[in-house]
Amino acid sequence: MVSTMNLVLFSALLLFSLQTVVSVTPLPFQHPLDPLTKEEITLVQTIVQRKYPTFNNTLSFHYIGLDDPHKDTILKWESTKPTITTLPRKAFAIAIVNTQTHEILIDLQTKTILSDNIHNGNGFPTLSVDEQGVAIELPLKYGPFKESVNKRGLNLSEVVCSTFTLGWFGETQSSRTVRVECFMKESTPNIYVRPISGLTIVVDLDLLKIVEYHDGGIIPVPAADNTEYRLSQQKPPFGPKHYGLATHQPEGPGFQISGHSVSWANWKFHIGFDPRAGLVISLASIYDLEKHKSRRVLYKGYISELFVPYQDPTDDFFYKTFFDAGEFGFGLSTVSLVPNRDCPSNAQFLDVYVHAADGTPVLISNAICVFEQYGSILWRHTENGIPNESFAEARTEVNLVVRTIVTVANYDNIIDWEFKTSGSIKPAIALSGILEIKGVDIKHKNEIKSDQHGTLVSENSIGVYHDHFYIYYLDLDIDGVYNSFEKTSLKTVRVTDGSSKRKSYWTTETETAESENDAKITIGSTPGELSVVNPNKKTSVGNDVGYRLIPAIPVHPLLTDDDHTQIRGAFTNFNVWVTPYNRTEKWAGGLYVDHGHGDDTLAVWTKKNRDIKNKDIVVWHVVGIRHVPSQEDFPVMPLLSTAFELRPTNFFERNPALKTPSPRDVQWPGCRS
Ligand SMILES: *[C@@H]1O[C@H](CO)[C@@H](O)[C@H](O)[C@H]1NC(C)=O
Ligand SMILES: *[C@@H]1O[C@H](CO)[C@@H](O)[C@H](O)[C@H]1NC(C)=O
Ligand SMILES: *[C@@H]1O[C@H](CO)[C@@H](O)[C@H](O)[C@H]1NC(C)=O
Ligand SMILES: *[C@@H]1O[C@H](CO)[C@@H](O)[C@H](O)[C@H]1NC(C)=O
Ligand SMILES: [Cu+2]
Repeated sequence: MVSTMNLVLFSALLLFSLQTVVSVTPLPFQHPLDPLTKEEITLVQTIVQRKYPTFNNTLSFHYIGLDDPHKDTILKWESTKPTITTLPRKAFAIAIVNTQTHEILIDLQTKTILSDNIHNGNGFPTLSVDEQGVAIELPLKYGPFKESVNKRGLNLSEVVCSTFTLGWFGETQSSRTVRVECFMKESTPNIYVRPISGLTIVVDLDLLKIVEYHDGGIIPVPAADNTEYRLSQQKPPFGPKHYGLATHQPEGPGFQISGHSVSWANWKFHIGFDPRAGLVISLASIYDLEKHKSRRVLYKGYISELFVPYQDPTDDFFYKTFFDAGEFGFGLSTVSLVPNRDCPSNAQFLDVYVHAADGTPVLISNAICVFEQYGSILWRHTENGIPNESFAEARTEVNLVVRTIVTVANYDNIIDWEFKTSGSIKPAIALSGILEIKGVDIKHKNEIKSDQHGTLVSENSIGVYHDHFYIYYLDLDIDGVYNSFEKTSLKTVRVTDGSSKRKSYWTTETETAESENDAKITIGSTPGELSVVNPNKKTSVGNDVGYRLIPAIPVHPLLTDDDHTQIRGAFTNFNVWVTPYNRTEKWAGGLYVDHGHGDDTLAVWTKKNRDIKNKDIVVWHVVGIRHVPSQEDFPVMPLLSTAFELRPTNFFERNPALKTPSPRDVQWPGCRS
């Protein structure tokens, strides 16, 4: 028996070469939600450059993505399956042209610009990778910085720098500036744990020059000892030891990918990709064996923003209040997956294209992987109650996972969407990578005299306190577009009339949210269940068909409401929000987050308190990881994860996995069962 769970000892590492590294088959046709192709990105570049020739304009692209066809158009297309040529294909670009931010909508079929508006509000677009590349070189050629490096006795050739967005602290005007921090790469590639602390370097990204510089005094750079994490550079002893572990699929994978459409077991869905959101899951439907049809669950889901506020108010750290999707781009920061490490040997991979600042397409190979994995037990029962006829019925759970990894500087975010035959979708997040370290002149905890705003994880190294708040956009369409949000509270009832020997019990009370204010949920304040139901569809016994949100462990913000950082990150004020579907409300922290004022957030939109009952609704779920660093997070941290579940609740007439057989048993050489 193959089991990944009980660590059966295999005598050798068995890997089967079922993996297809690039498996995108030629498209029979383009799905209307397919990400922009290499050719389409080039076309956007050409069309925009035609209007703003680069010989007399400065032009940089900060977003080039698909402008989805309208939802009703997609739904109509899906139900009638006409040819793709009848559907519009548009791209949306955000470009800075001569310091003005333009929002440009392009028709890719007629090759024309449909609209070109200038953004006059607060905040700036996502930074380009290219301008950050220029910014990090600037200190190395800057006299005062070289002096600071010399003064510290450091070798300039061993210095590398990185860009950090500056946030907003109440100023009315700001320019497109970033802080640049520098690190020592001498004797270790683990640069983030070796900051040259005490320097303030501000770069203007439009001017591409240092506009502010300050040396606050020498703080020792933490030593390189014990910061190496590459196995090739480690010295014995090694361990704990692993034995072989394999997934064997002699008949090939149980899923099919056609273009970007996936079908597996009872699920089908589409995999999209956006330079800002990264992975996008759309049109997820589950086949109902009894109703003989596919039923929609999720129209679209993705991570809308990731807010990472650090909790150190001192000069070196106060500004570290990052919005990784809006400022750096989850798609732009997606990395190539390492076969057999990031994804198992039975995974298939998809490539994607993003764009460079000049609009040139940039390939990210193996950006997404799809694989089946052993989960746990799908369901089971041992029947001991029938005399002389006891038996056990147990089914193996196999799940399908779609995975990407977004590495924004020091942190790696492992993003999974797991699909289960029992009808659940389980999105999960795991963090790995390197802590953000503050250099200090402290070698032992007993030298700490004041709050250091973090944990001393190694000599001279404080791992600063922070949170990671992800917010998921979940446009659920439970068996149809019109849904309601229900809150079921669990209430204690006291027995006072002597009718029972019990003094108390609990029961449920369900309330349908009428408007947005009814659906701002702080999880944990009262016991309850949250679900999205289709009030227009009922099971045969009369329940509304629905899906429950089993939330992640709730994390509540601890900053004050008047803190500028919290105003920008106000989408964390509640764990769950529900809004009526609105095409333009995509980014929970606002469209322009860099230096943004928090005037275009989910918290602002919902002030209208719009109706959400029996409407096309979107659920927003905040998934947080609070991070008080520990020594084990150093020099590289093991995965820290959290997940939530969308689980059918009276959606099916009965257990939809009742007739799901277990996978075929496989005998392995060297494995005793
Ligand atoms: C750039 O040149 C084009 C064509 O010569 C002209 O129409 C346009 O006004 C110029 N733009 C600027 C900003 O100078
Ligand atoms: C500085 O670093 C460079 C590049 O690693 C090296 O070649 C050089 O010898 C170093 N200089 C000193 C003084 O250590
Ligand atoms: C169960 O099996 C035992 C032993 O074979 C037998 O004595 C007993 O009568 C059986 N009980 C029933 C309910 O069949
Ligand atoms: C959609 O959202 C935008 C931004 O919140 C808002 O300006 C617009 O009025 C909304 N449209 C509708 C139809 O509610
Ligand atoms: Cu962290």
